[in-house]
Amino acid sequence: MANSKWWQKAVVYQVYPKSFQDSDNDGVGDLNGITKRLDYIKKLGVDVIWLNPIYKTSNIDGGYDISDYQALNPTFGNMADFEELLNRAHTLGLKVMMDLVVNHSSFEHEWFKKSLVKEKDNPYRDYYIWCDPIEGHAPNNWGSFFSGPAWTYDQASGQYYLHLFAKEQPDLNWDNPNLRHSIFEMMNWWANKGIDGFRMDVISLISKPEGLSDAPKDDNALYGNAGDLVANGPHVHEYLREMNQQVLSKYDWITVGETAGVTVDEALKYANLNGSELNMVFQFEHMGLDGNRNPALGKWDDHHVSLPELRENLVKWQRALNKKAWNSLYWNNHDQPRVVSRFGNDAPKYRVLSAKMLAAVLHFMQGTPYVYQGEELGMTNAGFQDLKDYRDVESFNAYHELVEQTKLVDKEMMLKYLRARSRDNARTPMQWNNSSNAGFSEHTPWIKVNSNYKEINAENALDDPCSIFYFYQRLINLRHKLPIITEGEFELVSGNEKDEFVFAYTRKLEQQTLLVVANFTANEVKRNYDVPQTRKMLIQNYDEDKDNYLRPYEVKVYMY
Ligand code: ISL
Repeated sequence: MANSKWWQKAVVYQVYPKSFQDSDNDGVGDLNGITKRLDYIKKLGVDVIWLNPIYKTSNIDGGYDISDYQALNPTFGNMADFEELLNRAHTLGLKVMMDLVVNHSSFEHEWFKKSLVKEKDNPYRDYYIWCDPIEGHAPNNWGSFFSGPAWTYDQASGQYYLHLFAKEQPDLNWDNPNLRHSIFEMMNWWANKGIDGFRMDVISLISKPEGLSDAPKDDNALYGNAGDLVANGPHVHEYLREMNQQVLSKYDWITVGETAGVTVDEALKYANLNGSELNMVFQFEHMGLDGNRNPALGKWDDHHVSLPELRENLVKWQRALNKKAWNSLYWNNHDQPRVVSRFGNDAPKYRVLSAKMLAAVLHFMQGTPYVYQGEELGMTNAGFQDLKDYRDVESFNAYHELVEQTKLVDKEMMLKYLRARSRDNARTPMQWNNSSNAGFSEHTPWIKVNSNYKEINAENALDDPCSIFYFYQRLINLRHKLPIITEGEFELVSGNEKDEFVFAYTRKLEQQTLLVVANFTANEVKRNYDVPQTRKMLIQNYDEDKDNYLRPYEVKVYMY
């Protein structure tokens, strides 16, 4: 580890362009808006910006339905705007990671339009996954991740095409070498523009299982759940090694695979330190603990995860990848509810304390931390009361299926589930100040601003030395300064395994130890961790140290 790679010491800031900053007042964020706010991002101290998709899109799924990989969404700006953003970021010492969405394209992509023609010599037909009907039905029982079937029938050619997500997002056929070649060419084209890496959307799903057999189906569900069947398919590592040879190995990039369904054994392959595939993966296990209790409802739930469950999972990943592969660390992204509302406490009394506690717990673990826009302000879930406030295709489809079709959930309960789990919780506009629309836009935003923006906003945070923003800034500076945070061995404090209140772990490097003690509850508790008198307090979220007493959501980090 003495030779840590730059991306192992880095912190990434995720920008969801649609909701970050609107510069032309059409109610939608854009590239010039991001450029205008680069100084803010730089001030936080991060090293890399990850931009969610900014490409030309059919706009069904927040830009994850790309109709041209080498053109930009005109609502966000043009190529000159992008180049300006990239240059300005580089001048400030910030790298830019792009989103690569190649499990599927949009149905409006040229490749799919050409693919629709079923002729023997049409090279594009095989860019997608077409199958004959079986006894007049879809080729198998798979459901889409966004509700409904994963197959759509094409009248003209008499075949079905596969789409694991919306029907406007047909899956690409990675078994076709020409398709792989086209994708690698496109990636090299972006490399020539000077970008610094890719976050790869659902890259664990690109190799489909042979035979495409039926998936397990819950009695109450309309379709089979293909999640486990399609994740980590038979050729996924072969295709990523090929991508690595053709593209990634040529550049000093940061690469992270979004790997739905990844296990630790699979992660050891995707993110192996030998560099044959990707730098790191996003695993999802800790994001699934508070849902998925009822297979027919999937993620829709408002259950609260217990600390022992959460800790067990985080610790498992810290241990399993140690010295072999690399973790990414995240609480939030554009698909997840806000962490302070989910694992912390967003009541006014505890919001700041618990946001800082969660930040410290994450940032002292081993891996590359990701901060999602607004997390550094302690932004909370949206709190929408009405279905019409939502914008997300997954939320609408789930409502339609569970409330109207299967009637497994009543309307009020589903609205409660959406308030807890909808992806729109992460997508409300960035809260910059207390002016109208939170300083995001002078036009009505594409999605409602959270009503708490007058209190929770960047301007207030920057004026307050005790803000969550400055706490994140300090965590990031500490990571840059202290090799132990990147390299130190992770250990759970002995006896902490079953503690329902406190998470306590150490990091050790040579003679140095870091001890992180975090109270995950609003209770006051007493714990004795036998810390030497010579200790130094590295960071804490209360003014003074009360030794064995831990106050609500208290976190403290000692070094000795
Ligand atoms: O969001 C989820 C659960 O609510 C996940 O199942 C999510 O769909 C999955 O992690 C894949 O996400 C990625 O690909 C999707 C896109 O909608 C997401 O925004 C993206 O992060 C399809 O491209």
